[in-house]
Amino acid sequence: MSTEVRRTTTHWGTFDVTVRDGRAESTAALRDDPFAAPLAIGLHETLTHPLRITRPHVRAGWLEHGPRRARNRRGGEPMVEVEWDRAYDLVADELARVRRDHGDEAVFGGSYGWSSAGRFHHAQSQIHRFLVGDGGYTSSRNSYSVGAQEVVLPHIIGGSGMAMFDWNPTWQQIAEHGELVIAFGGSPLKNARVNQGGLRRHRAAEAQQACADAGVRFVVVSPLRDDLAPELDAEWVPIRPGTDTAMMLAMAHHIVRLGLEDRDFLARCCVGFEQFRAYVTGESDGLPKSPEWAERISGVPAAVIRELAEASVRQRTLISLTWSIQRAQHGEQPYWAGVSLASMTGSMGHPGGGFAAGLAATHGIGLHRGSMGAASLPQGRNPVRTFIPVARISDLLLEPGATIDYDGQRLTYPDVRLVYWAGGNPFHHHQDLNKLLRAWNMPETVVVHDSWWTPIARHADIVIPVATSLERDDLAVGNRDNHLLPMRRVQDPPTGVPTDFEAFCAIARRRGFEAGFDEGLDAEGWVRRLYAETAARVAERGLDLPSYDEFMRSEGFELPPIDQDHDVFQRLREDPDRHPLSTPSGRIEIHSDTVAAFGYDECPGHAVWQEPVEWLGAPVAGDGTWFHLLSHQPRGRLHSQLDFSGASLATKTGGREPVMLNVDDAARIGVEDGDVVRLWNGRGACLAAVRTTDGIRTGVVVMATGGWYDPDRPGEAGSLDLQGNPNVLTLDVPTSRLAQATSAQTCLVRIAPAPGAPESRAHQVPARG
Ligand SMILES: Nc1nc2c(c(=O)[nH]1)N[C@H]1C(S)=C(S)[C@@H](COP(=O)(O)OP(=O)(O)OC[C@H]3O[C@@H](n4cnc5c(=O)[nH]c(N)nc54)[C@H](O)[C@@H]3O)O[C@H]1N2
Ligand SMILES: Nc1nc2c(c(=O)[nH]1)N[C@H]1C(S)=C(S)[C@@H](COP(=O)(O)OP(=O)(O)OC[C@H]3O[C@@H](n4cnc5c(=O)[nH]c(N)nc54)[C@H](O)[C@@H]3O)O[C@H]1N2
Ligand SMILES: [Mo]
Repeated sequence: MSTEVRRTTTHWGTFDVTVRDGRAESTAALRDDPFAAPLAIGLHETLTHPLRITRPHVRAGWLEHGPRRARNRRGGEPMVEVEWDRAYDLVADELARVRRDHGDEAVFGGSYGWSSAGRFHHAQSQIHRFLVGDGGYTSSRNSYSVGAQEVVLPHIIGGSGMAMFDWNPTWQQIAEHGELVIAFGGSPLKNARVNQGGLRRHRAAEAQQACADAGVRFVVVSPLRDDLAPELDAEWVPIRPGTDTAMMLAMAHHIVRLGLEDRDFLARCCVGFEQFRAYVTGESDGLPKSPEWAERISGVPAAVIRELAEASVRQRTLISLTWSIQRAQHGEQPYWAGVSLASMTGSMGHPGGGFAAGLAATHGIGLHRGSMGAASLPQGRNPVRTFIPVARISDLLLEPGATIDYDGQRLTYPDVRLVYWAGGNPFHHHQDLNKLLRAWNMPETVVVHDSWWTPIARHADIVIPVATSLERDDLAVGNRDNHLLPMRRVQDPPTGVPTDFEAFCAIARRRGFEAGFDEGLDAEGWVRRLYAETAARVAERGLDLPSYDEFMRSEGFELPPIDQDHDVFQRLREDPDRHPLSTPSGRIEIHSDTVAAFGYDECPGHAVWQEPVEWLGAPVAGDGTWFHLLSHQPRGRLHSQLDFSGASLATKTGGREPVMLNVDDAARIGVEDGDVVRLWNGRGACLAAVRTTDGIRTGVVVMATGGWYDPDRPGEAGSLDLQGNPNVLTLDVPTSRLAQATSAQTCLVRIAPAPGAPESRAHQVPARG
């Protein structure tokens, strides 16, 4: 008998797994990281769970009839086990057929998703490198996370769409210099539990606490009180969802009325304030955006708006927005309004103040700035130029040949015949799953790599099972986490199950480009190569890393950050001519001539308030039977990953996702804690378990994302979802023509008790032929 502890890293923390005779036996969070403990529960058990896929499978109808669009009933037919060679042959032959008959752009390889941590085995990098080697693919752009911000902010403040990751003030700067944080959507610590690429130790809670201890005043403007940790003693402003823009415009209105805007900064460092001012005062459209006007829209008392506006010009103030706010129709607007408001307060360009986006949305944001410069798997250059904004997947599949606007461009959807996905789950991430299901039946073939019978694996034609991240050796470097961490293989994958890399090698061999794909190296050779490249880069910054073998036995290393200037707005304030932004004017564009020239009514040249299609102020909501549904990130898991694990199950009630409801609303519709309810609207219906609280605005309900899609009639659009997946209810409209981003948070639902509802079957193994 041999027992050994192996350290590995996931997107949600670093863990020690005890291995006995080659089998993982228990998982422990590191002693110095109590925040990781709830996420460690049952991690090792997922490796041998009955939901694990250990043999390739093909959908029965596809196996019988081949790729025939009219016969598609994905998700509704048994999956039939096939031999490994047969599965690889089928994938290789399909790639060849589709490329020959329909061209390379008929292969959709966007494959959006978080995959697992690891520089080499990262599934997105693997599939993109593979598809580039095979002739290219139609890709996707931007993200579900920050799709609107990524497109609009470059017009306003310049930089890449991700610039705010590094231009945000750090918690440390806020503690040292900040006085007031107005946090729209808060900065929920549940989200700082995860970090793309991994993290060494959870430190966001202590960093936030240091701000409170230093006397920083926190205000959480959100329908949900706990979007800021109770320990911060924040004041709670329970705003109606989707109305933050109106509140910010009214703060701007009040500041202008008092004549307290930072005229010096607006004149030297911004352009377009005059147009914005004329809109805010009502000079340009006859409608003053007064605090009373905003109260009617947002439900926030005018007196509160006035007080916050006055405080924001008297103190070092940070206008801080969550990413969730831009995942809504007109999601570009709160970001534009936020930058415009911050530019008026006098705090923009001073440490600890100004504008922030997504502080603690993932763990590293607010703790570190800049890249650690670790090597990653090269993907090569995709010869196919066609792409979609990522959240247009259903429209792409439903409307080949249709044309859409996007950020001043016209895009035409190609005719996609083959969809290839590894490391993401659209039956988790996309909105309006009933529409997605109809769209998903359009391509001739869908190939998926996954390790478990996840919702996407159930909706594939060819499933290639792959090793999990705990069954591979790799290196981890988290996003804005300054550590290089070993990811040690905890146990071997089930017999015959390849890594994504090995599966792609097998298919590349059949397609005749294996040498170009693997460059003659096996996985260990590649990981050693990436380690050597990383070590060389790090050595330039003064840290000598040990040999690879020593490193893999070590606890990891803290890396010196790349020396970069992140205080871009401070430089701008000092001297805008010497330190211009990369906008057309070099200044903050409170009005953008570029965006105005695109001519999108729903996204004009400066921030505006426009009503979304679904919100609590909509005429239909007036009858009191509609609730605004917010679907936020789950605290006990990462998206849909490992929904069946102990960590995720611990957050459910009776095997269903909870829906948070105000105590008064619960009494009004006659339900209590633990009751099963049905949520529905014109797009779909799901069940959920009631969890009441006084910490949520009345009329608003919140359900976490990521409960596995669990249709009562698999394969049929319009099924009742039995476990509680909010995406059967959310709507698939773009934020605007500018960003074409997801608008998951724009959603009205009705709710009624559902006694005697059927049990969830989400975690049962699907039918096999
Ligand atoms: N309603 C609503 N919907 C939302 C959101 C919301 O706020 N509201 N948020 C959106 C956001 S911000 C995001 S980022 C998306 C997230 O959406 P995704 O990133 O697509 O979600 P995940 O559940 O992380 O999907 C990862 C999948 O990859 C598999 N996987 C993990 N590691 C590997 C690997 O190494 N190889 C392979 N082949 N597979 C692997 C997992 O088993 C899982 O099926 O969801 C979006 N959807
Ligand atoms: N534990 C855990 N953490 C995660 C993830 C996960 O799956 N699990 N996913 C990660 C990913 S991919 C991302 S992109 C980030 C997302 O980070 P965010 O987008 O910030 O996260 P959410 O949890 O969707 O939303 C945060 C809060 O915003 C509030 N909110 C929603 N709509 C509105 C609104 O209109 N106005 C106001 N004022 N508030 C609103 C909700 O109450 C919600 O709790 O989280 C990351 N962190
Ligand atoms: Mo995200």
